[in-house]
Amino acid sequence: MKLGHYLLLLLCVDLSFCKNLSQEDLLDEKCLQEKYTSQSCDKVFCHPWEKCIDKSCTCKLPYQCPKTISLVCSTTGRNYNNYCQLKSHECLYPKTKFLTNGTCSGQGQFDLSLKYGNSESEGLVEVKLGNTTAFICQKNWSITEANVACYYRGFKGGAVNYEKRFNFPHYVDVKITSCLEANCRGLETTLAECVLTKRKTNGKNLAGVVCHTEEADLINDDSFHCVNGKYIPQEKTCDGINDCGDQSDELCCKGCRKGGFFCKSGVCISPKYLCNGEMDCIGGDDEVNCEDLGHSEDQDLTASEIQDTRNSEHEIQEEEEILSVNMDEDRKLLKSLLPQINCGVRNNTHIRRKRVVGGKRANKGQFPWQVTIKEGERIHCGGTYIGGCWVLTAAHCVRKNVAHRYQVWTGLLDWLKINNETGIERVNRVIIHEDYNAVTYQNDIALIELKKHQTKPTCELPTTIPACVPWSSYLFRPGDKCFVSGLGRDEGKKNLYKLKWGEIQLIGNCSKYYSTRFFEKEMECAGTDDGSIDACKGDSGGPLVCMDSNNVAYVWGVVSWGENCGKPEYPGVYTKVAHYFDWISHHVGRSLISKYNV
Ligand code: 4AZ
Repeated sequence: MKLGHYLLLLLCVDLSFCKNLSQEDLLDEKCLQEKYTSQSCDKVFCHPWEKCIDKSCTCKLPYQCPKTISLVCSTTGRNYNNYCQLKSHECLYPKTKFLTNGTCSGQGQFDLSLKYGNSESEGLVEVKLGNTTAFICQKNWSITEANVACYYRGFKGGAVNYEKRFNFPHYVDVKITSCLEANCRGLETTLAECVLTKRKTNGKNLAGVVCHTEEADLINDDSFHCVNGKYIPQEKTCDGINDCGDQSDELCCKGCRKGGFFCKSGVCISPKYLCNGEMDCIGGDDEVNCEDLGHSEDQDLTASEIQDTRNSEHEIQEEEEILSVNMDEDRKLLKSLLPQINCGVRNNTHIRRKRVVGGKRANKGQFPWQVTIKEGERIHCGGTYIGGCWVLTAAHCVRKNVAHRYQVWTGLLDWLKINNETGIERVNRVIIHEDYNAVTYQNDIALIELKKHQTKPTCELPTTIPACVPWSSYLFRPGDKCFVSGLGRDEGKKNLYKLKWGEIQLIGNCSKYYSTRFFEKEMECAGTDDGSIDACKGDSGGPLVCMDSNNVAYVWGVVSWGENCGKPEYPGVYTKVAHYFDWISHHVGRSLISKYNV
């Protein structure tokens, strides 16, 4: 029975063959309880005019935007230096909306009304754009564009129906010859931000919409309840289309229906966003293996065929007139201008995918974030350099009042062969998690602040590269391959004091091994099926790193505890670092460890 379900899900992801899956199969109930929306930075990236604070995308202040100058004009008649600054202003004061690119000229205006419906919440979509008043064409009109129209009219749940037809009443005698085709990304708050293209029409194929109101909700036993209160048919969840309007129907998926692309983080996105140069999945899985997809559509055509298609494109363009600008391109450009910290990328070494207890000797530069903590003459524990003057380790490795007794050694591969790449740092301060429990090993996490060098204001550590700190517990999941490293003990107590590493898997459902001693939100288990590779005494405090789709290393775990070493029935237990992102950033500063969403 269980296996059958599992197979169906696999089919679902791989062959997009899941029409007959019910809610239990596709949706993750536990995840749904968290009420994630498009504002949840655990699941999605924030806009460039937002930053991630306490797991939620929050408005930036305009001065926190990039400083580029590319003037835009708002509906309040004010000019802004760039689109980000306007959008951050809108985020704080929603009455301000985008109007046009360039300076405000006085005659520019935008409005959107719903015409000829039975209530204020439905009708044909008419827009006023500068001196033009026109209906929106049915061509390309989808839930994405319909949601934007409804947001503009103040319906927070977006649209419930974008296919309903509305007719002109008999007393209206107008001959419609053109309409505006709208193309939106779905993140806009006004159709003025979408690409609007003037098209010829006979007046029959015009877009209509029914916006979300409580009365318009079609509820039945099987409806999916969106976080914003809207109900949608179950079949519209996990299909890569934002039917809820707040994306809550796409964020807690175990697989995707036909047409959706499955991000490992449990999010379904539209395949339109694959290989478009922008990361949509938080782990970047939509932007890998792109060689044979997207971008290169021209490749199969001969040169003359390309010329032909270009000519015909040109001909069509003469018939149509693009009346707006592509603000989605501006948004992408702004995103690329945001600061990104340098972490988790090694200098041209690679890990040989072969096979602590078990494991291999590490080469120079292979684990450049690995540090060794010494107390007196003893190698005491491992640690992970995370940038600035900061090292992450286990609480059970350090004591608060003896900072002066510790040394942090960097670049150490062999305790018996110290070379000139080995750095020795002194410790300024030790911060132990305030809820660390030495009996249960809950919150077994601590930070070590290194002493700055006398002459320099920073802690420059030669040959040491920080590992990234994971901001979301959805970046990796059971089954993912990760690496543990340390100078600890192995089974025969050979190779003591040499840096070794091993590839291990994240293990789900670890309560089955440790029952009540395992706390799922705060701890992570990892190991191999046969237990042959494991952390052991002396490795404590050291890193378990996992690589995202772009091969960027995240410190996913801190070696914490385990029953024995190298026994398959007792996997190693790690402090789950993602759970402590806010705690870490509170102490070291958000900008030091926020890879994105700053
Ligand atoms: C230790 O004693 C220890 N096999 C660390 C990790 C594990 C067991 C013991 C996991 O520091």
